[in-house]
Amino acid sequence: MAYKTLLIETKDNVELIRLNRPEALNALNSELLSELADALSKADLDPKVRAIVITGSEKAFAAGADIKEMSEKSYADLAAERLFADDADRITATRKPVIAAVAGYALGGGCELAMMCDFILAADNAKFGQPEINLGIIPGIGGTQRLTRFVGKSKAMEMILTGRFMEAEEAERAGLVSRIVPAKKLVEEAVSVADKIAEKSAISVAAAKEAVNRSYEMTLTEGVRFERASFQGLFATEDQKEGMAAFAEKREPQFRDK
Ligand code: CO8
Repeated sequence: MAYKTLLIETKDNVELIRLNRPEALNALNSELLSELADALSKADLDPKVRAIVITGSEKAFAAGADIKEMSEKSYADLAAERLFADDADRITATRKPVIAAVAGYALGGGCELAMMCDFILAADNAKFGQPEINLGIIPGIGGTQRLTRFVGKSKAMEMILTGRFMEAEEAERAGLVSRIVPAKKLVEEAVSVADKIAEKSAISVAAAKEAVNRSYEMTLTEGVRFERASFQGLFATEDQKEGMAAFAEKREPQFRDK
């Protein structure tokens, strides 16, 4: 399906989704968010897709929610339309691994979207920020919660109260991004990381993603119990037998997602 605000390519088993509103630095309007939620739920159901990369342009991953679209909205509009809310929930419900490849600005809703992905690879020119305070609002699709969990209260509070931007190096030091890649190589590197994930057993990839995500929602004791049950369950799969046999036989495993 052709989308108005996204460009989609599939390379082997990796779906590359490019946010594509260059005239607005990829600002997230309701059409873009809804198309992205739709594309991700289709990718989740497509057996050819085993990992997903979301990226923007070299200048902007996304410079925030679309301020022009939001400016006339009232409290009643937001509550009734659930502007962004349902689509944000659909995006975070994606079961396949999703990598955010961030170059340039990831601000406001753009930073929040990157944090909804499973991890963030940053270009050396990436800039992260939650500048909503300058508009008389606060982050609205998870920024106060996710940024705090990523970088801790002090840095999250400073960024959200002042609206200052964080450069890639600081983002890496603070644990917001997994690592930094030269801007020109960002997409290639993100696709190559996604390719590596695509080679694993989809069953253990899904189990690993869910267990790590549970660490945000559960106490340590409950999380460790969840992990243990999932770990034990994987011993009922053919892929566990294959993975361990391949190790013993000094060959590459041939996973079949069974
Ligand atoms: N919304 C709409 N249009 C935008 C946005 C945006 N967020 N960001 C940039 N644009 C547009 C500009 O208006 C401009 O368009 P035009 O040429 O027609 O005037 C074009 O993109 C290029 O932008 P600039 O000329 O400003 O480019 P610069 O390189 O000079 O500056 C910046 C780049 C610093 C990124 C600057 O554009 C900027 O500050 N943008 C706004 C950043 C911002 O405040 N983001 C937060 C938005 S609020 C938000 O995200 C709330 C999330 C919660 C959603 C929950 C909803 C329920």
